[in-house]
Amino acid sequence: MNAVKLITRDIGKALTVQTKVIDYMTDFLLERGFCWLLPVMLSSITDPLWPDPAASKMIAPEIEAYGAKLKLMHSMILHKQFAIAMGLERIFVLSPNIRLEERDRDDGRHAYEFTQLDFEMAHASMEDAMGLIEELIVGLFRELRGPVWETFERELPRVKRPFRRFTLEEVIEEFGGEDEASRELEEPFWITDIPREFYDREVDGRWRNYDLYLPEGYGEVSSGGEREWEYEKILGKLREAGLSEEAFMPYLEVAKAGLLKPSAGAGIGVERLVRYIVGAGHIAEVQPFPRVPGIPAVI
Ligand code: ASN
Repeated sequence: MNAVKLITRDIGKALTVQTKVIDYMTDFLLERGFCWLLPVMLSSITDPLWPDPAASKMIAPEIEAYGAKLKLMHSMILHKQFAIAMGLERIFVLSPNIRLEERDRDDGRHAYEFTQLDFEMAHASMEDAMGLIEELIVGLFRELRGPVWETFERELPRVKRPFRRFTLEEVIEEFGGEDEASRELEEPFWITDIPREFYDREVDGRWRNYDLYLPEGYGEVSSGGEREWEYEKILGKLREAGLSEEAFMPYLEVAKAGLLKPSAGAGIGVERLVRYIVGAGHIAEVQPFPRVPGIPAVI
């Protein structure tokens, strides 16, 4: 699509919904005492996104600055832990993430630049974080049901808490996989206990993490977990994943100084959520400046 076609597309209605979604979500968190941080886009460290069954192996792009190399953010997970270590109790940030996915990840859901509403709560459990997200989704759908029907003739489900929960193992056994479950189920549901990055907490071989999936095949919209905070455990998991300790030095220093705290949080993909709400076939339809894996941005 060329620049003129992009500019003359009819994207206004989707962006009006996006405005409502962001307004609702930020108000929801502010009312619950969250502190709104501004995003970090460059850092010496970022989320490795590895190992993760839901991600392809990616290297964060770097830029040269002041004689050092700084990475573009995959996600602000490590910075969320730092903010909690600074003594903040509940934080959120609308975080722009760059993830240079391969062309074959163009499944309508992946974009190589997107924004997640990323939150973290000190001393919280997975129940706390899942409960918060459920409350947010129930309220948001209730609020948007009318306007979405009027504009898009699309009916959002009347969702009730608690959402159904499956472990990853159960989902594979019962449906064959996450995407199959997303196509079969008619309401948002949770997948828990997902073996992945070192920062998600693992207790007795079970992972205390959780992803929220949307129905109708829209797939994963939120990903989160309780966090590791103990240095030895973090170091062990990092080594096991084959990640370089060097690449996480400042994080390991903070962990070694005993400054990390137990916390839990998650990120909610803003464009993915909007895509589902308006019923768009492809995430590019809700991005004014589409970032489709494998296709360099036109503007
Ligand atoms: N935001 C996610 C979390 O809080 C991490 C991610 O985006 N990879 O766990």
